[in-house]
Amino acid sequence: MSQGRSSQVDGRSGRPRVAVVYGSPSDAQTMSKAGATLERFGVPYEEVSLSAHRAPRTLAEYVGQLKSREISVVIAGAGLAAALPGAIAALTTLPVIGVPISGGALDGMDSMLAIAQMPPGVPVATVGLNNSTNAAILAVQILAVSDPDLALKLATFKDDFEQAAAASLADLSGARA
Ligand code: RP5
Repeated sequence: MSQGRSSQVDGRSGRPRVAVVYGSPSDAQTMSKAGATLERFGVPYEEVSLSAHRAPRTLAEYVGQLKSREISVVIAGAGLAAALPGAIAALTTLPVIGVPISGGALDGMDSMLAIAQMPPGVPVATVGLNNSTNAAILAVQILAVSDPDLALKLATFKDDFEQAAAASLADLSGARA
């Protein structure tokens, strides 16, 4: 299953707007936070395990039909010599968000550089190591540019940070009084 498109394609609550792709089933746990975050915002997505190195032709075929299926953003996670996000970015004009995944002899330094150091003209928006949560939030932010309901959910989400910080500061001053 690690060598081809996964049979697990989850269009959750409607037509998927985001594709969450990762290089191996061994990446699934790290990438699951992307799905959980998209679900939190009510964004339908599909999830596919597909390796750029092991199944390049299948990857090209999969990426080639994303636009006609009205997918708007791709989140791509990979470890080691992480070609997947860059290979997808080379095959589409959709925005691609890359998630470097730790593991192997260099424990993620390799995948961080492979994903971030794209040549001019083929950008991949790279998030922190294993941070598929941020990849999903960035995907939601991209979708929210033309989706007022999502923009409102994002504003509330960010506001919650501010309120939690204010509440914890208030608790602290209460404890000091
Ligand atoms: C990468 O190699 C994958 O993204 C994964 O992080 C890593 C190891 O893959 P497996 O050997 O576990 O399939 O291509």
